[in-house]
Amino acid sequence: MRHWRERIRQNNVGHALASAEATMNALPPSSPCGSSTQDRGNSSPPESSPRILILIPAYNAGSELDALLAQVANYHPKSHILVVDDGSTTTSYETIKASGFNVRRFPHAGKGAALQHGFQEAISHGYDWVITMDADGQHAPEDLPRFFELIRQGSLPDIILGSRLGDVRTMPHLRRLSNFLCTTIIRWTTRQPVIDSQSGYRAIRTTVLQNVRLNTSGFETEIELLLKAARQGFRIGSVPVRTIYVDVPSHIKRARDTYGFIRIVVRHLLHLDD
Ligand SMILES: Nc1nc2c(ncn2[C@@H]2O[C@H](COP(=O)(O)OP(=O)(O)O)[C@@H](O)[C@H]2O)c(=O)[nH]1
Ligand SMILES: [Mg+2]
Repeated sequence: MRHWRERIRQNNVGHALASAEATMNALPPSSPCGSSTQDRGNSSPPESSPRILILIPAYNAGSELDALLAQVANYHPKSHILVVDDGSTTTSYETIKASGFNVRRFPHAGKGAALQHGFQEAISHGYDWVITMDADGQHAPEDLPRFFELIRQGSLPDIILGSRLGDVRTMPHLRRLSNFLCTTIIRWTTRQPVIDSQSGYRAIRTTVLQNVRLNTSGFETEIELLLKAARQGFRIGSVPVRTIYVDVPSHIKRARDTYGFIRIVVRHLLHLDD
């Protein structure tokens, strides 16, 4: 099996990633996911815990991202948080950088491309897990300890989806419907107990990322990851998280992203994309 970095270099996404601006401090190599120096309660992993990178893809995120990062830093050391911003036209890159967070920047390439860049860094820096979070405040940092607890337990799935369906009253009807349809298809395709396939709040073992070859660069990358991981025998589980719908516009384009979803599922079922 070819190494992840060799594989990613060979697809289009890899070219965008290769040109990423890496002007911030390098992530610390092989350092444990330890305690933050700031107040974080008792739920952050201890020094002996698996090493975890929190990865936040951001595109034109504004003050929500600044607020999010300040909160996330209460649960996890800044040095193990990575923001990947592909070509935002806002000033978020400068402000995040000035606040001392790790941030990478490259020309606009899509959420999936940003995730793949972060995955690649997590692997090369020896992290055991990556937790991905949205930048717009829809994923509550208060739920991070739930992921930490599960990861600390050891015997658990390889992908843990933050599932928001406990309380969906704030979720727009159309999103609830699309999530239901998408999740039903993914559950049927993967034969795994997927509850919220569209959640970008998830913990992923880096072993999965080393073995799954991702070819997409948009929102469908998160679905592609589930499909391919399941096919390789990796286990998918869930943890309940808060459902938050804030007044921030979505970057999802209904026609484009529905097509992207159908395309990735069909290609997967036909084994066109292994
Ligand atoms: N780096 C990067 N992040 C993106 C891109 N598109 C969306 N995101 C991030 O992905 C997250 C989810 O996107 P969003 O448009 O809010 O999707 P929704 O919440 O499912 O409607 C947000 O934090 C965005 O900042 C992109 O093209 N590049
Ligand atoms: Mg959003």
